[in-house]
Amino acid sequence: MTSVHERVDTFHDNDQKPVGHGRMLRKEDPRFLRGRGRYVDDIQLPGMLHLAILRSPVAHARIVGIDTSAAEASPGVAAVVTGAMLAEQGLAWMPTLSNDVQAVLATDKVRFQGQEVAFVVAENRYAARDALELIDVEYDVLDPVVDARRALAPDAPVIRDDLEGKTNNHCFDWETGDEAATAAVFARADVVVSQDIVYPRVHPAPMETCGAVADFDPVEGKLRLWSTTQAPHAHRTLYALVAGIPEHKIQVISPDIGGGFGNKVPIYPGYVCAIVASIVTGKPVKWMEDRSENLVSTGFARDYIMRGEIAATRDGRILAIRTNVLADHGAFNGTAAPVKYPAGFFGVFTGSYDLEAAYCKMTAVYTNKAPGGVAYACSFRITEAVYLVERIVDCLADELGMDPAELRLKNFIRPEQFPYTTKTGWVYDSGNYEPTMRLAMQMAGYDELRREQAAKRARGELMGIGIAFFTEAVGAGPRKDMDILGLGMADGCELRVHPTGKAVVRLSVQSQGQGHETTFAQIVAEEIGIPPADIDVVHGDTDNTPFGLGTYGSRSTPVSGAAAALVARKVRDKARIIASGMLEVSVADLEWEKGAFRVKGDPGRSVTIQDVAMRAHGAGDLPEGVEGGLEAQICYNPSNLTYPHGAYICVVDVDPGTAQVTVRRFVAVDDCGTRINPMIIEGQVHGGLTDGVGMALMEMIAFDEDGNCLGASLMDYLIPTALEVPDWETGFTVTPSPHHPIGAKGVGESATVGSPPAIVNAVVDALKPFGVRHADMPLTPSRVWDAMRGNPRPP
Ligand code: MCN
Ligand code: CUN
Repeated sequence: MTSVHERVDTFHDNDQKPVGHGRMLRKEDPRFLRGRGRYVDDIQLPGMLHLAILRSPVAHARIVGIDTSAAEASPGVAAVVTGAMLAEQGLAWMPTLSNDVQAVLATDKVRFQGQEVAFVVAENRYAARDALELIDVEYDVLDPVVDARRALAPDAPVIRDDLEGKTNNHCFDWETGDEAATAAVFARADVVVSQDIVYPRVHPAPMETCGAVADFDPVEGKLRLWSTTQAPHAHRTLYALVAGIPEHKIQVISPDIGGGFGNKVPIYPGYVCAIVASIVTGKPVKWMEDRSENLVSTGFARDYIMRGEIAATRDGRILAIRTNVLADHGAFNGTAAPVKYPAGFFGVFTGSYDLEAAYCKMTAVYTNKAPGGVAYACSFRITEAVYLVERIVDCLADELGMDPAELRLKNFIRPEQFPYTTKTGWVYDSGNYEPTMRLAMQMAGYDELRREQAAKRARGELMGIGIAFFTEAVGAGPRKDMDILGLGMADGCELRVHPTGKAVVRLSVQSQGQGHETTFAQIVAEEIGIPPADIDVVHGDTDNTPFGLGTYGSRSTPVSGAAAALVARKVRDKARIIASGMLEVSVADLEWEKGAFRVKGDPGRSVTIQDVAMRAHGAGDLPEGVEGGLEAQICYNPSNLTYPHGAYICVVDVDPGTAQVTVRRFVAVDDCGTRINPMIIEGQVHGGLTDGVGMALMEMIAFDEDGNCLGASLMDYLIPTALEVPDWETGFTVTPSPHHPIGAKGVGESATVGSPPAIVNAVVDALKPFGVRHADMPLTPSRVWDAMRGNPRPP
């Protein structure tokens, strides 16, 4: 039967201090709840100046001239800098994480509305903003390319004429799978269903916008940069390479971060401007963008125009999936993904099903929109992949007249097939899909829901039940084939146990709200028996943590979590040798019981890990060959990604009069392998499901014909609140990862990946009486209304 079991939290006491895995309140929360969090905007340095950025009001234009004289004369202004001035220092352009280049400040042209054109540094924020108004830019406005479908038209204006020899808006082509084999399977299939599916452009919209404080000390030659970054070490290396400051003279500090969701992975022009400004003025400089700047100019997500095709037998055996994707990358390819994966991990569009063949062909284009591509809890484009496969499977169920749950159950990869190599070459480490699906159906009362739906349909009421089943690939990644700009995707970890048995663990990953200060202490506690309360977690400071690639793609637990467990085991191994000396027995005669070594057969004789820590640092001899101290460091290179999975069931009601969708119930069963802190996992899932409601029903960054961004404020870009979401019903199964030292898989993005298709499938199911097979997100009342009238508006 199902593998549902809550890890028995035997180490609980009433103070919620487990020794190891289990529910435990977050150690970081007292700081946040009492207003003691320290965010970038809280950093105040003596003599600090403030930077504001002038942004392009138009989407595409040649810059004819910029007059900064009035701004320079404005009170309190210390400097006004344009692209031309940066160009003199060779700093007008910077590399993106995808081997493209992006303008720090525009020199020749502006290429999207909101692009950085100039900046002002002044005594305070207001003086800086006032002076922006005095900069006079003459633009020669050009036709913009707004619709990706028009980007490759022969008469489309060329956006990236900065790239040598570029005569069109083509960004890259990519394919995966076997085209011929897939075509052969399609040719002999009984049933083929195809559907155009758009995953619209959305924005991560974290509560805290992006910003930085740069402090360059000309005497030391050292740059200190506090910035909103999910990847401090990778950023430091890139700053060193771009700005020519030696890497050991750069300290990147990511203090408390008010939500990242992928928005804080890229390097933004604002960070570079702050660095330049501090070097130029000799003073610390703060740049903090406002809400509109965040929405119009920083890393967006999705923007995939997909055609999905699925081939099956008449009795519901899925044979193959084929897809053709047009990817809109905006004006610069700012996608963050391992170099070998220009489309991220979209290759897992084969989903959780045992297929005979699969093929994807993708074309990516430049448009006059903000750069980005990988962001918003995307698991490197698995959001798009899961949406595609789970939507197209529902279309197939509709065509076959089959129940969508039954169709999925019939086609799952079976437990004995793991490790399972997909038709696009991904090796799923472990999975047991049917129990997860059955548990979700049982929790939802699936059969009863279908009966309720039938009764309601008979009365003209619109109720829908939507299912999505996902498999993710998280934990990038094995350095043999995964790197970001040449930096291998491994993670360091360092653990020191102090003489009194308290410890500090230093991580290369960075938390934006996921609770790492708690869960990483728990991982170490589980291995070494020191309570989590006695273990401090240090992260987000390149001077004080080992190198690693940072937090995104839910990689912290799969990669750094493994590093933390292994480093703790290394320390425990040393502790065991010291303990054998203390107890005067051989190492083989010792038993480890969480927190203490005991002599086998003589349990009265034991030493605690704290006793050992004191001995390791104290007077007296240590066993031969053992150095003093109790600490270790490792760098963990994962052998594979981890593949969490989940089954989501959504129930919606659609008002037939207003076309308003209400998510009435949502059941989410997640399997992320061994669970470290179930409470934190639930929090991650709740947040991700809320994201899903936003994307499925409300959120979209849209543009008008002139390339004006229509989602530039939270009045227009709607994000969900507690009012729009139901009480989430969560469950779990546990299928450990075979290669991860504690069997854990990532979970941070699972719910954002899995929930949009469940919600859309539910809405489409509700609209079945109108013959609707598909409708594109966001399913706002007007879109649902149009779909009901058989008149979907072009997205
Ligand atoms: N966890 C656990 N047991 C597991 C897996 C995870 O207890 N088997 C815990 C971890 O210890 C960690 C949290 O769950 O505290 C998330 O872990 P993981 O899945 O490893 O993801 P990351 O820590 O790498 O977080 C990144 C992920 C991403 S990529 C986005 S985007 C996102 C997300 O996390 N951004 C977030 N969740 C977020 N949550 C908050 N509050 N804020 C963000 O910006
Ligand atoms: Cu894709 S958003 Mo998260 O990986 O930081």
